[in-house]
Amino acid sequence: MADLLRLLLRVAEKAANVARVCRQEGPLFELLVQEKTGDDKNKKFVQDFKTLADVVIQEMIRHDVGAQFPEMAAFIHGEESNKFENGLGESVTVTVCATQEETAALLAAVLDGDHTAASLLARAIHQDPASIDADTDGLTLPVGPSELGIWIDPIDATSQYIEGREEVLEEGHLAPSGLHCALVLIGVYLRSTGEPVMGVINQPFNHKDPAGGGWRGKHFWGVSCGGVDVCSVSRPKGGAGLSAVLSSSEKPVVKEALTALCGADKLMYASGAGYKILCVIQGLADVYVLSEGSTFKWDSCAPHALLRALGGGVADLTKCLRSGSGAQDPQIELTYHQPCAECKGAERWANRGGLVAYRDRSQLLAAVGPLKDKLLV
Ligand code: 2IP
Ligand code: CA
Repeated sequence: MADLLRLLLRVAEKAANVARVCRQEGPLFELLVQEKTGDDKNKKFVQDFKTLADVVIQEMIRHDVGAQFPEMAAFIHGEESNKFENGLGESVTVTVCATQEETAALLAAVLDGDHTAASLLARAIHQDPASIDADTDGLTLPVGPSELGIWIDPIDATSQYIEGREEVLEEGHLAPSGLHCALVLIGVYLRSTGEPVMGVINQPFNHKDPAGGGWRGKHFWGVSCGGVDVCSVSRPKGGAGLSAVLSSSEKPVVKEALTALCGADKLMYASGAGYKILCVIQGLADVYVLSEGSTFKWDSCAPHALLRALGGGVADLTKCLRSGSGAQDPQIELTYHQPCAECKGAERWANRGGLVAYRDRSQLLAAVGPLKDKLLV
């Protein structure tokens, strides 16, 4: 399975390139940011462009993984459908074609004949990425590709990606918003149990090249399967007291309970579901608590695998609240293989019970404790 990990690191880097190119190349950037000033028709078109960038990345990953591991092709899922209707009312199915020229022609049909934008996008999709250093030698896992499925989030925290604020990251500190919150997330789960077993996270906008060469990314990966736990991030040392990261739109009652528990200076806010879990992975926060069902399997699968490799996990908050004293039950962990039967559309794959991401089970219990009488009615 080292082959699969290397491939995912490679396609995630390709995805990060596409994300960077869409901001760097004038004609693509124009399409990304037009929304703020455009009229209604324009708005719809630009909305489609953002979705198109997501779909193109998703289809590129599907194409590359399906080519090397055909057994996985039918089990590669993402947020987007690849069927589009263009301004002329024509329906176009976006796929990655055999050649750059063919892909460009297909994209031009979706982009209402904008050949410049279509060619730039096609070039990024077909370009080989820079090689990725990852010490995966000797990594063998007791599972084969026919037992695995994949969740892709092509660009998590899209709003931060579009807004494009450039923050300078300070070592050891979380920065609440900005381009660095945008992440490419690729998670692998076991089809039989739904456990997340491998995750790749690529942060396309980690830092600016000091020599003026534009944005540079950073990648993270983890594997947790059959007794093998390996993560590219070493387990951070815990500090004194508990720190938590929340969505700024979290319920006031949760904010109050966690302020009382952590202290105002250890309660932080950040954008992006994936970025908040990455903060827990990196030790910038101890837990990420979310009381709403506003994240989806594609948001949590990849970073969940890294947390498992570090001895932590991502639990269903509602199940934790109901599980009585222990929260020791392995059933409280989020799984990735079964949709919600009574839901429709994207909701079928929502993490409906909310979540808690943690490195340490005792910290999970500490964070959930004060929420019991606030959220369970
Ligand atoms: C979103 C994005 C949002 C997040 C939401 C995700 O994914 O990460 O930022 O909300 O949960 O589903 P918040 O920042 O309040 O945590 P996307 O950008 O891919 O739609
Ligand atoms: Ca997302």
